[in-house]
Amino acid sequence: MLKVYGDYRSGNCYKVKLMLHLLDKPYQWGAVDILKGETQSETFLVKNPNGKIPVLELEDGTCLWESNAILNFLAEGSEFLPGEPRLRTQVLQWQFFEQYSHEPNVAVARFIQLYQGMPEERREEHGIRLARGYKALKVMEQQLLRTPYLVGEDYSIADIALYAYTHVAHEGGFSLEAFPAICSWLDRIASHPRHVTMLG
Ligand SMILES: N[C@@H](CCC(=O)N[C@@H](CS)C(=O)NCC(=O)O)C(=O)O
Repeated sequence: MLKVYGDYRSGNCYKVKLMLHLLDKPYQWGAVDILKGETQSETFLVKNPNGKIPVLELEDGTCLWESNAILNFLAEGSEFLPGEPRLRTQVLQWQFFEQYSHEPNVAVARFIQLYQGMPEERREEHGIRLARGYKALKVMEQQLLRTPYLVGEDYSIADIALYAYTHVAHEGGFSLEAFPAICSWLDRIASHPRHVTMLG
């Protein structure tokens, strides 16, 4: 059986969990506590030399890491990954955007506020992450005013990648009030019959 090493509160790990539920694939969950430094242990570094979760361990022992790479692996051949090259590239486009422009701001602002309780020495950085995060949210809003999902008409792994931290952006100090198209999209994603919540 597939095994996911992760932390339920991590958006990057939630991407993998949500994908597995949408595909109705059974899996085991191996809890890893990042605050206790468990990603840096010798045994964990064998699974991911970069010392980060999520990791997906396959039946033959192969370990895959990087959340969006794992999404691409799991979604292969399913309705969540288009085969047509232009659409497939647009999926990748949103996933690279997520890793470079969205996650480092929206997720890190959440880490500073929720996990670290906003320490004084990170307040200024938090403000910068908020400003950059709002810029990324505006990019998403523009697309979602035009199409129901990030890549056109269909729910894809581009949506899973960006849903993970957007739906908990308030935990990082963001308000989504000025983003009606994002709010409708969040509801659309959550209404899928096989949707699972982050802590559910
Ligand atoms: N780009 C990676 C980021 C993974 C990542 O930052 N994971 C965090 C948890 S959300 C982690 O493992 N942090 C522990 C550490 O860096 O030691 C991905 O998308 O999988």
